[in-house]
Amino acid sequence: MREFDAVIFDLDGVICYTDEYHYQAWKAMADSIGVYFDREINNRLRGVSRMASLEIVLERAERKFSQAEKEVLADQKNELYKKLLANMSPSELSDEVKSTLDELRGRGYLLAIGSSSKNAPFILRQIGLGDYFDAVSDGNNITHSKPDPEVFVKAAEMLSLPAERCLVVEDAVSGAEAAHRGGMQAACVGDASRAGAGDYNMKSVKDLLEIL
Ligand code: B16
Ligand code: MG
Repeated sequence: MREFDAVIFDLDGVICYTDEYHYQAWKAMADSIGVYFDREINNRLRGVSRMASLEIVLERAERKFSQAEKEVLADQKNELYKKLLANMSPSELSDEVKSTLDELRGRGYLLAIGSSSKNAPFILRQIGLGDYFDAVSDGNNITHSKPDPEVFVKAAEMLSLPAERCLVVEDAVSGAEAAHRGGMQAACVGDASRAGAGDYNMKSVKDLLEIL
């Protein structure tokens, strides 16, 4: 009998790469209030929710911001970010990722998304995967962001599967931790793979075909 029935994919950093758009939008917002921001700080925002990301950006601010001001700043960033996402197209989905997804589906695995992003449905439509997944659990249906396991636990529930039958694919250390706290194994790429955070630490997404 095989070990898993489903694969739950993180979106940003696994299926597609919106880091650069996050960077540009946070940078413009930070510049507008005179706060220093660079790519190293941007790297710390991977897998982190929007409001928690804002707290990290504001660590360099010289004054405190009220909750109402923070909400305005988060909205400002998100409006800029959505303008950048509007230019995304299916060409931003790599052949490697698409063929890996198709092969796993052909082998009978259920496929889901587990993303912290509230923009996940929009991003999926932009890259041509709007109706592709069996379940989409994202920033819109959770109250706690990674490393809390909620987003993956909800994805498994949507698939009507116990946690241990789902393999999570992640690029963020916080995402691998979320998978483990939810009782799931994690197959990692990128940062999380380099940190050895996964049960499987892969060079790229297509290595899933050797694991599954
Ligand atoms: P939004 P993931 C995460 O997506 C991003 O990695 C992270 O940088 C972002 O802050 C978070 O989504 C929230 O995104 O502002 O669009 O709701 O990696 O969990 O797919
Ligand atoms: Mg990610």
